[in-house]
Amino acid sequence: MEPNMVTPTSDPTTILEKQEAKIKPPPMFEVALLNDDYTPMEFVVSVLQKFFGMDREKATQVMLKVHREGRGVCGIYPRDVAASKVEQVSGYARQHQHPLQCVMEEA
Ligand code: TYC
Repeated sequence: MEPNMVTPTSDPTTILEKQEAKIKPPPMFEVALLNDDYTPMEFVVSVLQKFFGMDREKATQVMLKVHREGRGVCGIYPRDVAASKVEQVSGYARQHQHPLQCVMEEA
């Protein structure tokens, strides 16, 4: 049955419960930064503040995690928001001629 088909009943709470059980949440995507040898640490910190709303301390922690471990998660979003973050960050890095890579992956 279509997810929005209404079961014939006079009790609206019954209908809501049946829909809740069937509608699954949207797929979510991690947006991550990858390490490289050239992008300045300060630029990465500024990206995390500008595009992911982090304060300076959190941004520095995430930047250092990427620097040490090769990859770090910046946030988890629905597909369209994640894709927009990747495009914005990649464009900004390109504009500033840094090789910083930003990627998304289903969480
Ligand atoms: N490894 C870079 C350096 O030593 C810093 C860096 C951190 C680059 C995180 C990219 O996503 C990155 N300047």
